Amino acid sequence: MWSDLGIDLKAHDALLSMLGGAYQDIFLSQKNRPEGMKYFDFVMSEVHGLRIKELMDAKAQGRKVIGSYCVFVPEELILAVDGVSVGLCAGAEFGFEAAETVLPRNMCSLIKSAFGFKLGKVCPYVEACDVVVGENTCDGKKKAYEILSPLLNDFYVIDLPQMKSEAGKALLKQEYVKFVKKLEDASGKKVTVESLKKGIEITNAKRRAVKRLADIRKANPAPISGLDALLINQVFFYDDPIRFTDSVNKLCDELEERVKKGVGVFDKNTARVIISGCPMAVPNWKIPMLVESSNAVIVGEESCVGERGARWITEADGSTVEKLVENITERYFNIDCAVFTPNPSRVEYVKEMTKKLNAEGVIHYSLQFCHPYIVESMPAEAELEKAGIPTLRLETDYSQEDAGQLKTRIEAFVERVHKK
Ligand code: BJ8
Repeated sequence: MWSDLGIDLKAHDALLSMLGGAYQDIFLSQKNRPEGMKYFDFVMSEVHGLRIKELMDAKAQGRKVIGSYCVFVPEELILAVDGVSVGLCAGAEFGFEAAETVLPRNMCSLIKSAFGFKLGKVCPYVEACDVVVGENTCDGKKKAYEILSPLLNDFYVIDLPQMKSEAGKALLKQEYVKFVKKLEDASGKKVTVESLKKGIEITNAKRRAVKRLADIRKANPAPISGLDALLINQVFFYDDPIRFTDSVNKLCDELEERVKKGVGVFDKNTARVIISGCPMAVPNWKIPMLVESSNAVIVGEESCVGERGARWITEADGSTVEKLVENITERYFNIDCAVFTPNPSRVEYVKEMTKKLNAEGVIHYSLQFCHPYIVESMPAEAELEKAGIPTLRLETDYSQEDAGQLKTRIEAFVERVHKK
C-alpha cells in the first residue's frame, strides 16, 4: 500500500516513531483520562494505518478522496457525491528544509509543514487524494498554492471573499456552485436534493457532537483535559464522520456522568483558560501541553480546530440543490477567520466563550508570520483586557526551541489570572 502511494518509507518510519513517542509522553501519561478516549488513542495509533486502508478501499469502490486545508471547504458537498473528506493541514516541523527550497523562510509553519509533508513524501493522506482543494484565504496560502498545484494530480481552488458583505456572500455561493460542478465531474456522480440532505445531516450530527463536548467543558472540575479535547477536534478532520460522531457522543455520555459525580481530570482549584487563534493541526500539541503542565486547564478553543470550525450547523430545509447550497453558504459565511476585514464577531465570541466556560483568561495563539492572526491579536488583547479578561499573546512556530521561554510566560500568566 505504501509503495503504491509513493511514500518514502524510511522518512515515514522516522516520522511515525517521533509521533508515537510524543503521543506516549503527552497523551498516554495523563492521569484520570476518560475511558472514551481509548477510541481516539486507537484512531491515532492507526492514523497512518487502518484509516489509510479504509481510504484505499473506498477508492477501490469508486469513491473519491477529497483533501482540503481549510474549514471553508464544505464536507456536506463532498459527502453528497459519496466522497471522503480529509483534512491535510500538518502540525509537525518536518521537511522544512525541503519546503524552504521552494518557499521563503518567513512563511508560517502550517504552510511549510504542508509542503514538507508533500515534498518529503510522508503524508499518505495527500497521496491518497483524487482532488486537493485549496482556498484563497491568507496571502501565504494563496501564493503557496501556486507552487503546490503542479505537484498534485488535480488541484482546485475555491475563491473566497474578504469582507462580510452581500457581494461577499454572493461570491461564496457562486464558488460553492462551481465546486458542486467540480465534484460532480471528478466523481461522475450527481448532487441531488436527497444526497445533499444526507451530507448535511451527517456533517451536522458531527458538529452537534463536538458542540456537546464543548458545552460539557464548562463544568468545574474539568471532566476532560484540553489536550484530549483538542485531539478530538483534530481527529474530526480524518475519521469516518459517522463513526466519529458516535464515538464523541459515547464519550460525552461518560463525561456527563463524571460531571454529575464531580469527577475531573484536574483539581477543582485549577486555572481555567481558553485558547484563541490559529488552528492547531496534528501533531501540534506544544502550547496545550505547556499550559496543562502549568496548573491550568484549557476549557475551550476559539479556533478552526475547535469551535470556529464546528459551531454553526447547516439548515437542511429546501427542495432544490440551489436552495441547499444557499443554506451551506449561509452557514460557512459565519466563519470569523482573521482573513476577513473587519472581523469584529471573533473577539465578541471569545468574550462569550470566556463567560460560558467560566474561563479566567485567554491565551491568544498566533503562528509566526501569520499576519491575519498576529495583527488581529493586538486589538483583540486590548478589547478583552478592557472587558476584564486577562489575555496573553503568544507567537510561536512548530519548533521546541522556545518551549522553556513559553512555559515561563504561561506560568506567570496563570499566576496572574488565578489568585486562589
Ligand atoms: S478559516 S484560520 S482554516 S484560513 S496560520 S495558513 S491564516 S498564515 S490557517 Fe485557516 Fe481557513 Fe482561516 Fe480557519 Fe495563513 Fe495564518 Fe498560516 Fe493559516
